[in-house]
Order: sequence, then structure tokens, then C-alpha cells
Amino acid sequence: MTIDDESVTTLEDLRGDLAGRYKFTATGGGCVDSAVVEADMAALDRDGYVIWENLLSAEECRRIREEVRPWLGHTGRNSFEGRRTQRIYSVLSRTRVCDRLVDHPRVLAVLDRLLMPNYLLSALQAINIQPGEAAQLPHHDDGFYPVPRPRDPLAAATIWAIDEFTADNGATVLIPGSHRWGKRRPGPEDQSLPVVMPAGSCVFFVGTLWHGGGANTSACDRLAVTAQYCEPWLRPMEAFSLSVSRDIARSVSADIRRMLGYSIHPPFVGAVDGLHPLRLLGIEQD
Ligand SMILES: O=C(O)CCC(=O)C(=O)O
Repeated sequence: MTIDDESVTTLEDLRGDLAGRYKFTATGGGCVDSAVVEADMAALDRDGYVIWENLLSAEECRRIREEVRPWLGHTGRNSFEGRRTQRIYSVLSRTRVCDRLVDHPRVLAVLDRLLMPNYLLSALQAINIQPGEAAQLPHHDDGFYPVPRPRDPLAAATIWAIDEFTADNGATVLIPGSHRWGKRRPGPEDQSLPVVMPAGSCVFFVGTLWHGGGANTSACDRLAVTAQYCEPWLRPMEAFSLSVSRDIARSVSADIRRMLGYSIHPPFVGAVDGLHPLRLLGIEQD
């Protein structure tokens, strides 16, 4: 959409991208049956989360485990990262093995309805909770944006079980319905739910839902991959436009590229030198 010659008297008049290149491009989420997505949205509205079982094959989980294992060197720097938890940041700059998780149609279909067009990837991490780890501090993922609750979510997260999640190996613990809370914090009276699910499954939850990594009292590691997303007008947790090279940005899917920041939130949020960031890659928009 281009801006015409009429004078601009309100911000709404600046509807298009100043580079004249902005479009609401359809995402890969469009291929999911709308009845399925409506059911997911109803669950999110009611509970704050939805669980999708067995989206990945055993072979895909094996490949992720194998690829990620050599980087699992050090444990967390504080109890939030987890003293017995290993985290790998900036996964997109290291490997393509998790791309399918980031732009999975089931995830995009829900994000398309939950967030504004051109929402961004905010984080992609592998999280390996080792035996002996204590439960993580309960939190909600958009809590670091200083916008008071109650409110709509500013972000959303997926946690993919690469190992099976059991009640005692550190399965993510959620507080169903807590996405609607105002200022209150979780207490001992609140019912929490360990997300028990087979390897290859995914829990999707809104950024206002209170949750945390569970305690691992088992003898085995619990490997997960988390992809988190935010509104296109917010600063993502991980600065992907700095950590992911232009060669990698060219090689990933159009959906991931857009979520890395090669997109515009109209009229000009995300522009580079006044132009659409895709020009840096020499890629034409569809
Ligand atoms: O690993 C998990 O299950 C949850 C981790 C988490 O919520 C976080 O680190 O923000």
C-alpha cells in the first residue's frame, strides 16, 4: 500500500508502509482447518493454554536431541535460568533443525488470531532440565513488558517436549486460568498442572499465563525447545536481527524471515534507512 498525496493529519492516515512495500501476507497457518483453530482459540480464551500431542515424529525428536546435545555445556547463571538447567540461546543462528517448530502451521494459525500481523519471534531456546533441579520461579512471559494487568497478552509461547514430559522430570507447570488475573501472584492455594505429554507434543500458552519449569526429581534429563512470539510493536527478548546472519535470513522460510524482523509494522516500525528491511536481503516481497 502506498501513501497518497493527501495530507496526513492523523496517525491513522499513515496506514501504509512508507517504503510502499508493506502487505498483509498470509502465513503458513492458513492451511489449518478453521474449525480446529476456533477450538484452539476457545481453549486459550478459557484456560490460557492448549496442548497438541504428537506433532513431531520420534525421528524428528531424535534429530533435535542429537543436534542440540553437543551445545549443552553449562548450567544456568541464576535460579531462574536454573542452576541444574542447560539453555541454548539463539538456536536459529546454529541449526535449521528447529525451524519446523518455529513456523509450525498449528502455531501460526493461532498466532494469526492472537497477535497483530507481522508478529515477531521473541526467543528460541533449548532447555534441558537435569535431575535435581528445583521448580522454577512462577512467572508469565510478557511480565517483563511494563504494562499493567489485567490485559490482553502481548506475547505467546510454545514449549515442545523433545523428551517425554512426566510429572516428575520437570514438565512445565501451568496455572490454568491465571491469564485473566490482575495484579495477584500465585500462592499455595492455586491449582497447578504439570503438562504431562509425550515427546513430540507442544503446549501453547498466552504470555499472561503464570507457569514455570517443574522440579526434576527423576533420574533423567528433560529436553524441550521453546519458541516465543510477541506483538510486532514490541522489542523481542532475543535480538535476532543482530544474531542471525543475512545468509541465514535468506535461507529460512518466508514466515520465519518475517518473524526475525524482515517485516514492517505499519507505517514504519522496523524500517531500515527508511526502506523495507527485505531490501537488505535482495528479496522481493510476494
Ligand atoms: O522449561 C520450562 O518448562 C519452562 C521454562 C520457562 O518458562 C522459562 O524459562 O521462561
